[in-house]
Formats: sequence, C-alpha cells, structure tokens
Amino acid sequence: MSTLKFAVLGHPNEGKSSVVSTLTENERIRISPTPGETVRCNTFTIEVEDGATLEIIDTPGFQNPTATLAWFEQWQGHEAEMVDGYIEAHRNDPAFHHDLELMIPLKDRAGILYVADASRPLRESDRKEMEILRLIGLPRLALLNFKRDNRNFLPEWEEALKRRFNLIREFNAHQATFHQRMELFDALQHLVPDQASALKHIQNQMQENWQQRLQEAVSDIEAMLLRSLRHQVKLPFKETALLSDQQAAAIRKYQEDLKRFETQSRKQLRRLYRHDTLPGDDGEIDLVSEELFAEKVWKLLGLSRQQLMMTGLLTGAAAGVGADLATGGISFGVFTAGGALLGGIGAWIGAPKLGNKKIPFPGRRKWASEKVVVGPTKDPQLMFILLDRSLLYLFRLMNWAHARRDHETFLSGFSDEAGLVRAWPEHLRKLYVQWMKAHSKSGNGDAAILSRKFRNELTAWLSTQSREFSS
Ligand SMILES: Nc1nc2c(ncn2[C@@H]2O[C@H](COP(=O)(O)OP(=O)(O)OP(=O)(O)O)[C@@H](O)[C@H]2O)c(=O)[nH]1
Ligand SMILES: [Mg+2]
Repeated sequence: MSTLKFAVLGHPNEGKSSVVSTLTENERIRISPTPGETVRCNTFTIEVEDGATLEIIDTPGFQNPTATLAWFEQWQGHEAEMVDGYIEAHRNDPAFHHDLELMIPLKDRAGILYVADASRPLRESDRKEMEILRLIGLPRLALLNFKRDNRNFLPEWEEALKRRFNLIREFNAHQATFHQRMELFDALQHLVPDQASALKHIQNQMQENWQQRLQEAVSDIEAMLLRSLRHQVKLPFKETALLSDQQAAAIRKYQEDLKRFETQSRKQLRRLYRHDTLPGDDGEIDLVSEELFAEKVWKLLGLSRQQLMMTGLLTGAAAGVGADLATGGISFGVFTAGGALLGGIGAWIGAPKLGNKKIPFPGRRKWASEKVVVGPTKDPQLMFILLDRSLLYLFRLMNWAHARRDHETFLSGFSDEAGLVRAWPEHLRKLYVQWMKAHSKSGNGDAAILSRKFRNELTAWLSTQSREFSS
C-alpha cells in the first residue's frame, strides 16, 4: 500500500503548523506569530496500533506566488511533470527557497490541505496561490482556519475557493476537538476516494484509541481517589511540643499528600493525552480547608447539603456532623462546631488523635509510643471534590488543541468552574458513595466489583458527555 500523504500548504502565518500540530497531537511543533517560521518541509505522522501510518507534511508558506503562477501558466509540458519542471528551473535561486520546499511533497503526489485564515480579507496573492494549486491538479481541500472571530469575509473566501478546490471545510486549529478532527477525516475520505478505506481504517483505530485513553484516564483517576480515601498521616507524638501544633502539622501533611496525589495523577493524564508541557497546578485551593466547604463550592458541585441528605448520600460516617446539619448550620456543620477550624477539620477527616484512642488525660499512659493520626477521611464530600477536580482537569486536557501555546491560560478560572458531578445521574452518585464505603474497609469483598462497575459507568457517562463538552 502506498503511504498516505497530505501536505499542508498556504500563505505564511495562516496556521499551517498549527493544523499539523493539532492533527498529529504534537505540542512541540514550532508555531510563531512571525511569518516565515517554517522554512523546510517537515513530515509528521499519525501511526495507529497496527502500524498503519498517515503522513502530514508541514511546509513553508508561498514566497513568490506571482512569479510562480506565471511560471506554471506558461508550462507547455505534461501536467504530471510540471512540479518537477518548476523545481528544476528554480533549483539555484535562493529567492525561491520556500516555494521549492513546499513543492517537494507534491512531487510524491500528496493530497493538499490548503490552510487560509478566513477572518481576514482575501488578497490577490491568495487568489494566485489557489490558482497555482488548481493548476497542479492534485486532490485539494481548503481548510478555513479562523484566527479571529470574524466571519464577515467568509463569502468572498468561499467564492474564490469553490471554483478551485474539491472541498472546503472549517477547521480551527486552536480549538479543534477530537470530534472535529474525526470530521476532517471524513472529509479526507471524500477527497481521495481511492484511499478512503485506508483512511477509514486509521480513523477507526484513532477512535478506538481515544476510547481506550478515556478508560485509562478513568483508571488513573480511580487509583488517585483510592489512595486519597485510604490515606492516613501518623506523626510520632512529641511530649515537648503542644499537641495542637502537632495536630496542625499532621493536617498540613495530610493536605500536602492529597495535593501530591492529585499532581501525580494529573501528570499521568497529561502523558496520556500527549500534553506533557501543560501545567498541573491550579495553585489557589487547599484541598482540606474551610474554603472548600463554603456554599460556593457546594453550588459548583451541584450538591446541596439537603440534596445529599435527602438522597441518602451522606454516609453513616458523617453522623458526627449530623447534629449541626439538622440545626441548619450556616456552612458545613463541622466547621461551625465550636468555631475551631482545627477541631472542625479533625471531625471530618478523622480527629487528630493519639493512636486509635481518644487523647488521654496527661499522666494516664505513656506518651512515647503514641502518634498523632489524621485520616483516613470519613466523609464523602472531600471525595466528591477530588473526583470533580479530576474530571474538570481531564475535560480541559482532552479538549485542548495541541497547537495552542498559551499554556498559562490552561487552568484559568479552574476553581470557579461548575463541576461535572452536578450533571451526573443519581445512580452514578450513589454508586460512587457505595464505592467509597466498600473501599474504606479493608477486605471488603465487593470492592473489586464496585470498582469495575464504577469505572465502566463513569467511562460510559464521560463518553456521552465528551461531544457536548468538546464543542
Ligand atoms: N487564535 C488563533 N491563532 C492562530 C490560529 N492558527 C494560528 N494562529 C496563530 O497564528 C500564528 C501563525 O501560526 P502558525 O501555525 O505558526 O502558522 P504557519 O502558517 O505555520 O506560519 P509560517 O510557518 O510562518 O508560514 C501563530 O501566532 C498562531 O498562534 C487559530 O486557529 N486561532
Ligand atoms: Mg509554520
């Protein structure tokens, strides 16, 4: 089978390298606001599991469209030899270096993806470039890449393109989602019908791979949740320091550990989606803090206290805070109890205590072997928050086009974003609470079954959402 090849061509600075970057999930391709960034042909590949490969070739922009068109128009020879003739005629002319480079993949009869920024007015040079490609006669698809949000010039672009191109599609290289990439694959199959089945095969494998990645992401997230659920900090008790200081230190460590689990899980997700250089730290929020239990967070989660109580989602483990809830504490009960933050958090993640006993009165027993213990968590809210943060991160990652270089904005507004859990069906919330219960006790026979069920249902739910969230 001949290699599938598409060359990405166009005027300088229109987003050619951006298209290649997003299509091949390669975040390292050089993209720059300065025209003329790409000076050579560079071949990038999409390779699927069984080795089938599609080549996408990035090229420099047209340098001399007027002179090049004039040369093609005077060509008297055979059409198939035109590109070779052009390269031969300009071989020693440095002023045509980019024009020569961009012709190289056309010698091999690559299909053409012509990239144009249709948010600006059409120029005479654009018409000439289109005309050159028409004369070359290879299958050609025009990709309209809107660099700005302006569709006023679209009619003039369409008018000029429709007479010279087989197909026209919109493809915004900095916003395109997986679904839109797949739509582009549909277009490629129309463009080159004799290679349609090979392209379809690659497309199917890419879709399968996308689904597998989602399953893997869910497994990674579950592993992080499990680690967090069971986490316990034990610090040796020092008789010489204040107990309250030691409790605070234990809580701090607990918090740092949870943050670390989250950071590590995010790194795995980034690797999975080939976004290694994106940031993983949204910085602002403490996972174990009063702030997390403000009404705002509850709204983001879409889980009101009443809702949780009425649907029986609060577990027996939360009984300790039941009295506060019943009397209608202003924010989440544990933090209003006695007004002491430390005591509040303690009641919720497992009171900082000495060993498994209540804090003994001085002198009742030896201190030396005692430990200050925090965790494991006893309440579902923290687990909902951890899951929600993972899902929000995952969705941003899945939908972040590889061409984007504004990494600093990747997590902007993250902690104010409405959670995904709020859109969950009731049975999924219940399943998650069952999962928590089963995994909180060691040796629970249902844990593995619940894990599988939870992963499957969450993956299925995410699959149904991804289209909606990806537009
Ligand atoms: N907002 C936005 N900017 C884009 C888009 N596509 C490209 N750009 C920006 O346009 C500039 C040029 O993008 P490149 O992908 O390097 O363009 P190119 O056609 O490969 O440029 P040369 O290699 O110089 O010919 C960069 O600053 C990109 O960030 C887009 O879809 N949206
Ligand atoms: Mg480029």
